[in-house]
Amino acid sequence: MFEQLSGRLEKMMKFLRGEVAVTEKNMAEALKMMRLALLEADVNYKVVKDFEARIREKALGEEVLRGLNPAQQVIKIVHDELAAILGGVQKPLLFSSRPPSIFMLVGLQGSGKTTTCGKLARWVAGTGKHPLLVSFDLKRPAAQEQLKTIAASLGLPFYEMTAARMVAPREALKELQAHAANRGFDPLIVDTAGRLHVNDELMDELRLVRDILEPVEVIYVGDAMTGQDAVRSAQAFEARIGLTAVILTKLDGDARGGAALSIVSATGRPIKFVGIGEKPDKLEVFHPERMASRILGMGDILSLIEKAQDEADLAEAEEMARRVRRQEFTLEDFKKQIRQMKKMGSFADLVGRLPQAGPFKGLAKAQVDEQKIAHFEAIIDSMTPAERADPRLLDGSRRARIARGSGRPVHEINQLVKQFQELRKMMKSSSVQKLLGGLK
Ligand SMILES: Nc1nc2c(ncn2[C@@H]2O[C@H](COP(=O)(O)OP(=O)(O)OP(=O)(O)O)[C@@H](O)[C@H]2O)c(=O)[nH]1
Ligand SMILES: [Mg+2]
Repeated sequence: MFEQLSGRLEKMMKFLRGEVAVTEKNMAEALKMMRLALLEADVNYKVVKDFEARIREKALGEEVLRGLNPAQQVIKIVHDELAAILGGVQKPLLFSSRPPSIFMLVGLQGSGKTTTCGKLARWVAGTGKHPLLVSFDLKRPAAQEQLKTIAASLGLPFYEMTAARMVAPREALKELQAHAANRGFDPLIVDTAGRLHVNDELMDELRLVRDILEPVEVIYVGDAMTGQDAVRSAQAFEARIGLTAVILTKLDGDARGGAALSIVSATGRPIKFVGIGEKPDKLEVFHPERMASRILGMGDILSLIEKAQDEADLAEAEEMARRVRRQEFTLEDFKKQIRQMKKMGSFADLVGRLPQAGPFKGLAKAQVDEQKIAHFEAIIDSMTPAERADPRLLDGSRRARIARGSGRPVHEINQLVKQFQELRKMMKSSSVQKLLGGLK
């Protein structure tokens, strides 16, 4: 799904990661890469323009979030904006307070309406509901059969509708509604006919069904592989019948993403599900945020961002920074830092999150492995509070005692003390103190 777009955006992110700071110049370069990636993916031109403008504004105006380097900051902005144009938060299906809730699926010929009726029925049945399937595609006799077969294969009920009954549509539809209500079916999933193009006959027919049934969801089913055509026809359906939601199908194919990335802003309607295959189980709830992460291929980065945003971590980090500022940083703090690192994942991850410049430059090379961190922790645990507060107390006999207590060799204890002293020296340096200057 969206492989090409993903690949191109990943290139942009790689470029940004190699940069130390966000500048007008490298942002312009990154934005150009992004613009080409989106246009290539057949995203609507206007959507791309607005997207780019918002990212430029935010990226150049943003305060750097603690724990994220500037490139990651920009990547986070791109991710959030991508999630926003995909619709923001996930929007669940609406259900009517007076059952049956009616879901009417509309769209062009071959977009996947009938298949999606089956998938959707299966999905809602999985949530404990009792869906009833009905088809209003009356011109093609095979259409009724198609949905009937799907219903049978899923073990779900199907309601037979005929052209003869639809001669008096109002009565036929009221009868159907009563049938569903009396038997406790909810929702009623309504398949409709498709046309090659939007035309008056189809729209009149759909409007009639809509007016009588008053569906709680009018769902546009669009073939993602048709890109901007799917978007344009969605706009026509929205203008002429009114939509409440969108389901994009065939995202398993070589869809370039253009439809998904344009349709929400073009119609103002959320994408609620996506079809990712022909089989009845190939329907996924659409989560804009997750889709954005998937497109950017950055699940790992996001979880780091989440951790960095964790309030508790922030508070602790600030307190630690204050202690460094006041030059009160002790081995006890060092241990806390180590614990924090363990919580955040590997040390390499942590180093990757620091700006690779200034006082932190050398750190990337200080590849401390996880096992070593555990050993350091054991050593510090074997010290007395006084020793932790002032490692100058650590003479030979104390070091020997700590070695016995922690089960680590003396040279490792020496190494830890040395690293701690180097760290403290670095923390006293004017550049670090300047960085922390805002803190009291
Ligand atoms: N790969 C893939 N194929 C799909 C998906 N959804 C539907 N299809 C296929 O698309 C074709 C058309 O699907 P239908 O459900 O018959 O489309 P329709 O909108 O009901 O078509 P009409 O009734 O003729 O307007 C079928 O071959 C489906 O198997 C999907 O998510 N992925
Ligand atoms: Mg059909």
